[in-house]
Amino acid sequence: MNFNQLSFTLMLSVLLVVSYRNYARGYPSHEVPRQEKKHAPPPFEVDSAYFYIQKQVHFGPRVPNTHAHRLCAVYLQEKLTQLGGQVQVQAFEAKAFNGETLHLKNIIACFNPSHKRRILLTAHWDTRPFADKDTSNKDLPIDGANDGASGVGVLLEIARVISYSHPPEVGVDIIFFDGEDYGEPQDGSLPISNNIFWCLGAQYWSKNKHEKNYTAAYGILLDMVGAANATFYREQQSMYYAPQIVKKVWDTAHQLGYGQYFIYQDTKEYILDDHLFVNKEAHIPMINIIDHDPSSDGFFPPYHHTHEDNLQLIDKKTLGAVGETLLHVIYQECVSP
Ligand code: 1BN
Ligand code: ZN
Repeated sequence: MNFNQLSFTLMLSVLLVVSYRNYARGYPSHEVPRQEKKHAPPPFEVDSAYFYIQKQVHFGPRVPNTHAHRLCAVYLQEKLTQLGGQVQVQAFEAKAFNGETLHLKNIIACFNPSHKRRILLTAHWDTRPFADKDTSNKDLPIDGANDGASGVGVLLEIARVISYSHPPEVGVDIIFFDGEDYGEPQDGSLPISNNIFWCLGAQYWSKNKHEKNYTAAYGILLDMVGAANATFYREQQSMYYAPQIVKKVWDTAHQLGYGQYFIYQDTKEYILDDHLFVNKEAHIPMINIIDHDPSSDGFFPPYHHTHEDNLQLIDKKTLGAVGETLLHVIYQECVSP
């Protein structure tokens, strides 16, 4: 055997041993650990993000107090643990607009716990209990492939990447908030209430953080980040509380060629969403990346809170634009040059 043959045989054996080890550890093919060069952001795999969205949708609507909601909570907790996060589940109860007691869970995962400088990434994992903006089957819950599952899918893929590639030089915390979408129907069937029945998980966490003095340099909320041809405008409250983070994210997206999704224009209104409570109550500057239709009189594109919010709405190109942008933002955070 000459030198070339010997090195080829050696390389093949190493490859076989590594592949067998991953196979034996039970990693699905898209969750295989990878070695990457330090500092370069590792790739965001859109197929993997899509898989995580599909998985959530297949549980059925993740409406609080339902079986699908309970099963999905277990899946998210186990997945984040398997992806290397230090996971805590914050279980709590909250009163809904209709007087029902909701059993809710915020699911929290910490990556790179030794880093002092931290970034907080969030999405909501519950789905709307009714399709109040649809013209038919208004009383049935929506799939929430975009409004719910898309943000969680992108963040699970980010968790996979930072765990299985080289870690970023910053700590990353992921929170999947519950009870975001259990607000009163918006079809005028109930009087407007003074209580805020939306964003129940974010409201609870902002008053009861998982660590007493927890804080982060900044936060990014993902809500409805998977629809084909989504457009993310600079949301008003994000511009008020964290304009420098909006700039950082939008500039990064434009440098990567995602200017068609990240629009350099401010929304005319603010949107009530989880980031509001994190900004006001938890005092962490947080922005919201959320699909906005400026031609709509209700902020959102027509699929919002209808049965059109299903897997057919999801476009891997949009997931890639958001996921790759976020990974670049995270990996740009260097302590050493
Ligand atoms: C965003 C997506 N939201 C719910 N699903 C927040 C919201 C709150 C939207 C109140 C409209 C009204
Ligand atoms: Zn919603």
